[in-house]
Amino acid sequence: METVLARLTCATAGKSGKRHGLLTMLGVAGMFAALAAPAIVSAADAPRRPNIVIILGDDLGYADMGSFGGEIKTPNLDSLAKDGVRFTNFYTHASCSPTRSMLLSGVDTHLNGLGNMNEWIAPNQAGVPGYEGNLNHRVATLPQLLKGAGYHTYMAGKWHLGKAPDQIPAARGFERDFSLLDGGGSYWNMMNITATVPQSLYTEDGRYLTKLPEDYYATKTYTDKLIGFIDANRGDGKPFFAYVAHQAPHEPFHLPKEWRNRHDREYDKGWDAVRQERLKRQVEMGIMPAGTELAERMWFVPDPIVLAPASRYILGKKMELYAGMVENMDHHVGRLIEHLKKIGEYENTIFVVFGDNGAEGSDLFGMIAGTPGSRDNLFAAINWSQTHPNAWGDPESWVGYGPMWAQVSMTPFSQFKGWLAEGGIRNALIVSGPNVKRPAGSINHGLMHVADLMPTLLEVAGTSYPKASQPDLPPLIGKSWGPVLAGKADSVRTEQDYLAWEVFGSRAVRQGDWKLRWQIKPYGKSDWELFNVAADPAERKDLAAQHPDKVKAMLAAWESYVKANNVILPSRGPFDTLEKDMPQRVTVYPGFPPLIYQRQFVPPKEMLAEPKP
Ligand SMILES: [Ca+2]
Repeated sequence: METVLARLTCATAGKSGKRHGLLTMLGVAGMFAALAAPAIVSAADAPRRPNIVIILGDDLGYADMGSFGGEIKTPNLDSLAKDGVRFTNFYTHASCSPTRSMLLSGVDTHLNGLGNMNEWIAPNQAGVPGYEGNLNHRVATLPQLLKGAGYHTYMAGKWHLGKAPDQIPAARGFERDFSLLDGGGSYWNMMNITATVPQSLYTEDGRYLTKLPEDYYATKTYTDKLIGFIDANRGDGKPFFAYVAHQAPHEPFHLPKEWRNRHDREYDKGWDAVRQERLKRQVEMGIMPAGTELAERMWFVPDPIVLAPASRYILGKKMELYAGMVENMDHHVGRLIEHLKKIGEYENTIFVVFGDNGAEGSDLFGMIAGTPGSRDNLFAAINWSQTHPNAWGDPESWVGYGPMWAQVSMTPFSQFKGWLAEGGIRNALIVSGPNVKRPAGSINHGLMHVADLMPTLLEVAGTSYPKASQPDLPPLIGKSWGPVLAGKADSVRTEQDYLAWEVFGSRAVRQGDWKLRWQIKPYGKSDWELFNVAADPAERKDLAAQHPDKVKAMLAAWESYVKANNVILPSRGPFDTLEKDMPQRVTVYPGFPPLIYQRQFVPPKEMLAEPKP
């Protein structure tokens, strides 16, 4: 049944869309159905274009879902992986709004308005087109184009692409929405983090909310709203596009009590042990090749074996809370899936699931609340005062899990959100639904990018990017996944095609198996480094000195990227003072200092004896 429907849908997607549009325009659909009902296939029975559901996890890590090696229980997300395909070489950007801007426009960040995050625009970028800090009006958006192609367009969740009336979801193509406009905040109420922005802004169907619904909890309410949108137009014959941009599992880890203690003491073993277990499962599943090494533990994170048990317990509780966040999100994804099954839409729905950037390893609260004595810091101290571990998850508590657990979430990669190491930009991707013709539950290693979604989904909807009729539109940087999803190709990219990124002054290029990367000291070398990420996904070995020709060739790709997209490196960045303020790297000698690493001496058994009388 699924296969037949899938084939029909694929073969007639373009045609049926046009036909349906024409019938609706002439107003004869009902008449046709009534007249033809007894013998001929009615308009209502004609193959429809698939619905599209994008499920975005905010700061969700590569290795968190069970289907990517996590011990976190995500049966519903895993069921999509089981029905569909997992992609292991999928890239987003290093932070929220840049990724979201490319997802919804298909255009590079430096042209679409997110050349830098709104929160960090540098003096030399201010006022330059492409660096507006919101999704600018030179781009056409995915929901606009899908709406034009006859889709209903719904959004629930975090927007983070502009707050002014002409920048909100309703102004950018969403027919229905329930949206958090800010980059983060409470899951329970409208509390935000700083004195400058004390309240989060929400919109519902294009109106700014004065208060939140009764019994509001972000993940639950977003799901309820979205199901409501789908039901309101159910049965009118139009497919829908639903963008579910969950706030979970972004900090602060706000979670209903019953979800908080589901991995009791499981994380006391420490971050290195959990990373090893996740990598082992990834290799067994075929997510990572045999022989993959873990990235080095961030040099300022301690080896958990040197910590006292109480410290490990309390740090483990943070990871337990995070795991609960992911499990709760999975539960609500399951509610959406069940609902679509109940109303008969599941089989005809494409699901796209991924995290928007690497897991959060920075001290976000500290970065935002700022210096003690400042107005923002005072605001944070007053309004985020629940610090007792038993209250973690409640309103007014702020818990993040730190670089040690962020690295666990990004197993086996190096670093985390905010950086262009693989731990900042590589994400787990699941695609399932009628257009996927690859074996159910299979894994693909082709090079993919978040900006590919625009051409892919326009193709699914039987439409295309209107560059010919609107020549001023900026070019799409992605490639349609059509051939890969259809099983006709293993990658949409050749060895010559490249991807490139810049944010906060960090730079990277990926081409074939290679990656060229520039990051400020001590996160990088303040110079270009070269990695073979196919053989060394954890970016442990800088090969720049051994392959100068490769560096040169990839630098040429970087230069052409800069030119094509007007990349302006920031004159000031959030990480400017890192070299001075971060703990410096030191050579790590295994087993040093000896006293900490020495274990109890156990004598040979045959030499044991009872005391003599
Ligand atoms: Ca994010």
